[in-house]
Amino acid sequence: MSLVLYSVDAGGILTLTINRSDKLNALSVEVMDALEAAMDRAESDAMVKAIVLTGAGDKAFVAGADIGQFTRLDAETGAAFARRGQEVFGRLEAMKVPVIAAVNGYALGGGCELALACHLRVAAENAIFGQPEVNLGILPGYGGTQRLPRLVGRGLALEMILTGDRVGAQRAYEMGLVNQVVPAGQAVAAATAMAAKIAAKAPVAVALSLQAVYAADQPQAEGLAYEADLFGQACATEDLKEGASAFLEKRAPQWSGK
Ligand code: CO8
Repeated sequence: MSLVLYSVDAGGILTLTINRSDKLNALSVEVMDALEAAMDRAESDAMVKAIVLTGAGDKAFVAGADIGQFTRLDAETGAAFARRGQEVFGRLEAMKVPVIAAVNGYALGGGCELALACHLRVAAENAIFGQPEVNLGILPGYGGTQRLPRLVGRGLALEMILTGDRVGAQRAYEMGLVNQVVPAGQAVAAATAMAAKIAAKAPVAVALSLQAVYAADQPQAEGLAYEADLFGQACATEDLKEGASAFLEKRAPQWSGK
């Protein structure tokens, strides 16, 4: 049984499903490896225009790193564990196609961090986010201390990380942690609709937009120079000519992705 299910629809939307529902999709070493293998496959799959990432079952997106693996950790192996998770999540964030988390239940610890590593997040109204690591004597180690403050601001991030309190879907929306809240059971459908909307845009422009926005942490002058650079790259595509011609000819564009 595959730990990460891989399914591409006719519109090029790849749904990746973390498939370990008996353990609320907890991220074991094997799940991490399977997620990495799925990304390898997605990168060489010309069909894939956008990715929806979710968890199997209706109870959890991902309930965290596999706590069963923690008791054996020491300073060295713990740091290596964190680096491995950061590497896998970093690959997800660096995908050239948009990655949308469809959060259908618990997104705790490493599960919340996995959602943070996605470009966009859609939450079902029963979604529950949290960074409960302090309850276990650790801190977020899969990127949460870095990505959460960038998304919601330092104060709210610290509140989640220091108290370990859980945050419901509506509050997560108010905090800017998720982009959209939908009825229970609708997260994958809503994330797929959002993915399809983006997949209908010029692919190179989408990839360059992701690259530009993730460069926004650098000083503004450098970010602006980078933006101009990427803008120039977009102007060298056939898709710019097609997009402009289609507008002027009042027809839908046919993107070549070049
Ligand atoms: N790891 C391992 N197993 C888990 C995890 C987990 N994170 N979460 C749930 N499970 C298992 C349970 O042990 C249980 O297994 P079994 O049936 O064999 O006993 C099964 O999933 C179902 O879970 P519950 O019976 O507990 O279901 P409940 O509905 O009663 O509770 C909760 C659901 C509230 C989500 C509860 O399962 C829970 O609190 N889980 C742990 C949540 C948590 O603390 N997550 C954070 C973990 S720490 C982390 O993610 C750090 C990331 C950075 C790591 C850096 C490198 C070291």
